[in-house]
Amino acid sequence: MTLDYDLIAEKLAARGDDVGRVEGALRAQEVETPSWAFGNSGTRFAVFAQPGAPRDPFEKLEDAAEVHRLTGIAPSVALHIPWDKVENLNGLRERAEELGLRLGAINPNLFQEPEYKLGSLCNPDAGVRRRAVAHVHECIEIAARVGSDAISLWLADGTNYPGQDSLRARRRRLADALREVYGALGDEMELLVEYKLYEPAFYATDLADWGSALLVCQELGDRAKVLVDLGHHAQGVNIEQVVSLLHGVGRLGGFHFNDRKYGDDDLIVGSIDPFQLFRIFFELVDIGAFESGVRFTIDQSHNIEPKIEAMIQTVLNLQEAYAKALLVDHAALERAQADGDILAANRILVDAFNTDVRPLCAKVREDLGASADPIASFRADGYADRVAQARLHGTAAAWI
Ligand code: RM4
Ligand code: MN
Ligand code: MN
Repeated sequence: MTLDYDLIAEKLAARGDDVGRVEGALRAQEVETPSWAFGNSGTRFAVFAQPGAPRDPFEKLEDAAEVHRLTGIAPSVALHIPWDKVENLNGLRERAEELGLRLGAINPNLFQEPEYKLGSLCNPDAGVRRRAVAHVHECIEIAARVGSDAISLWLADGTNYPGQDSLRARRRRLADALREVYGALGDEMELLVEYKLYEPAFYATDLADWGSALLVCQELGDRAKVLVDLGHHAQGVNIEQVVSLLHGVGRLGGFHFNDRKYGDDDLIVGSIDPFQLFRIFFELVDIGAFESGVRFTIDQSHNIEPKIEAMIQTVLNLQEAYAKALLVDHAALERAQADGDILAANRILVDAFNTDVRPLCAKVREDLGASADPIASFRADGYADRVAQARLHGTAAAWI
């Protein structure tokens, strides 16, 4: 083992802790990849097609399986309907199992039909609302068929101009529609409610923040929980505090991991602000989120960077953030906090963040039968070239 690994092990042993605890937790970590991040995507200005982009959900699963094979901790894949709608749902489920994967959260698409111009579940037209609810019902059936236990709902609903619609009426329609949806969930299914500050609506978004999402979940029932997408807040919002508050009331349902500089940029998680990601993971460790069924999904859009490699890098960033959070000296932190020793407490966090955990993570991946260096393995293995050849014909799956 390398010097860095030995240093970590010695440091933990010196304070009566054990590197085995950290490794065990890391081996149990699970990250869900999003099917939609494997297909072509872009901005509203252009979509740059990539060679080898999957042409259907089955091929998206193959790419996801490659990410899991190399990292060892990405065993489930979230689906987006109708992007991933197939005739043969059993076949999709079986293919996932053959590839060593599970099908994860089902994401209804309530934003791309022309009739959603004025919204979906909050649309002023009762007929549109009915069809939107029917689409979510269809997604619940799909979830049951493919063995998924979550519906992950994001609404593009909102208004662009003051006066465009009644804020109160929209809230009422939202609650009514969500009650119908919630009532149709299977007993083991969760409804994850995602919020987003703005975009596509620019004046008022119907589920704009964690408070709005939480209120609606509390009106629905225990199996409605809030989903935190890291790119969906105003600048400067303390996301780890939001996480801790939601967990405190039993409503932290899951994440959409990504990073951003400005808006909902959907960049690789930890690529812009790795310290924020660490702070979130520290909070998650602190509240025991890894033992309480919180769903850790990635929601990114790799528009110019190679998609599979980007996904591998994403999973590694999530693993490293978790590893660092697991290294925080909790006993020392509690002492410093009790003593009011502000700077010592802060140093304890920063010390864990500054630790080079890469050798530790490499060992964990090897123990899982994955790759010590997934990026190098991926580049050496030629998977990208193989799929570029195999997927020459037909139409690549794409966002639009
Ligand atoms: C939204 C939101 C949703 C995702 C869509 C594609 O901004 O993050 O989770 O499904 O984008
Ligand atoms: Mn999202
Ligand atoms: Mn988003």
